[in-house]
Amino acid sequence: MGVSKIAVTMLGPSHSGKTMFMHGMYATLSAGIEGYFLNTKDPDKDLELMETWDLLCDEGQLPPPTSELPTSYEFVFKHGVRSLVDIDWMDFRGGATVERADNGTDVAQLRERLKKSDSIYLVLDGQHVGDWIKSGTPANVTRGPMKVSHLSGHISRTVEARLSAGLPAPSLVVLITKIDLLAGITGMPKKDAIFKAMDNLQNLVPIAYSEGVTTLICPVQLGDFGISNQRKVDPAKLDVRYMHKPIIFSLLYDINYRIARDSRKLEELRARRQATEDELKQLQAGFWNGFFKRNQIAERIEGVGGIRAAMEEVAQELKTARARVDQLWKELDTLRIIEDGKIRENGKSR
Ligand SMILES: Nc1nc2c(ncn2[C@@H]2O[C@H](COP(=O)(O)OP(=O)(O)OP(=O)(O)O)[C@@H](O)[C@H]2O)c(=O)[nH]1
Ligand SMILES: [Mg+2]
Repeated sequence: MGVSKIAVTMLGPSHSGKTMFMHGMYATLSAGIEGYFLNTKDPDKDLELMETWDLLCDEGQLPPPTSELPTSYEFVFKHGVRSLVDIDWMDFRGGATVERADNGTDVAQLRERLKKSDSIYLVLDGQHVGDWIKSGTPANVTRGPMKVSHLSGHISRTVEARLSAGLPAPSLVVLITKIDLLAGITGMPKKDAIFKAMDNLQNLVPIAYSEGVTTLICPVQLGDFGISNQRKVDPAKLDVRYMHKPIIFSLLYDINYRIARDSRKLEELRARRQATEDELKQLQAGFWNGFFKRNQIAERIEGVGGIRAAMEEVAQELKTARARVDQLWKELDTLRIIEDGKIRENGKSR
C-alpha cells in the first residue's frame, strides 16, 4: 500500500497546550511505543526537537509561546521501519486561531492551511474543562476562554470547503490537555472527571457530533505540573500520557477513507470485467469467424486479463489496509470515537 501524506493542524487558544502536546507526542513516538515510531524527515529537525525535550527533562524549561511565524515539521509515522504515512505538521500560535485577519499574517495563513488539513485537533485546556465540569457541564457555551464556538466555525467552514472540493471531511480530534488538573479543580477522581467530560462533551463541542464528522476524544497530559503560567516546571513531575494516540487515529481515518475508495474501484473493475466477458461470450457464440472478429476476440481476452491483474492489485492493497486498520484500532480501544453523532465504543468499559 502506498504511503500517503496527511496535513494536521491544531486549533486552540494561547496557552492551551498545543506546542507541548506536539513535543510530548514526538518524544514518546521518536523513542517508539507499541512498535510505532515518529521521525522527522530532516535529521536536523530531530536534533532541534530533542534539544527542546532535553531542556524540559533536565531543567524543567518549557519552550516559549509560539510566535507569529508558525513552526512546521515533516514527520514520517512508521510501524517498525515501515513508513505508514507522511505527516505535514504546522504549529500556529493560539492568536492565529481566534484573532481577526488584520492582527497578523499567520491568521490568513492558518485559514488557508485549514482547507488542506486532513485532520484537525481542537485543543481544550484541561483547566477550563475542569471549570466547565465543576459548573455542571452546561450546553451552549458561546463565551469563555476555550473559544469553542469560534473554533467550531473554523471546523464547519473547513468541512464544507473540503466536501465541495471533492475531498474527504477532515477527521477531528478533541484534545483535552493538562488532565492532571482535573481532579484538583472538580474534586472528583481524575478518571471520573475524564468520563464526565467525555459523557457530556456534546454540550461543549456539538460540532464533534455532527453528521459527516468523525471525532476522537483524547485526554492528554505532559506532566503533573499544577496550574502555572510559568515557562518552568518541575522535571520530576513529567508524566506523559496518551500523546501518541491522536496521530494513530488520524492515520486510521485516512486508511479507512482509502479502503472505501479502493472498494469502489474494485466494484467498478468487477463490473467492467463482467461486461467484457459477456461481450467475449457473444463473439465466441457466433458462426462467422473472420479476421476482424478474431481480432475482437483477442482484444477482449487481453482486456479481461488486464482487468483481472488490476483487480488482484487492488484486492491485495485492501487486504493490507484492513489488516493495518485492525492493528491500529487496538491502540484506541480505551478511547471514545464519535461517528456521525453516535458513539463508537472500542472495547473496554470503564
Ligand atoms: N499542568 C499542566 N500544564 C501544562 C501541561 N502541558 C502544558 N502545560 C502548561 O501550558 C502552558 C502552555 O503550553 P503551550 O504548549 O506552550 O501552549 P500553546 O497552546 O502552544 O500556546 P501558544 O503557542 O501561545 O498558542 C505551558 O507553559 C505549561 O505550563 C500539562 O500536561 N499539565
Ligand atoms: Mg504554541
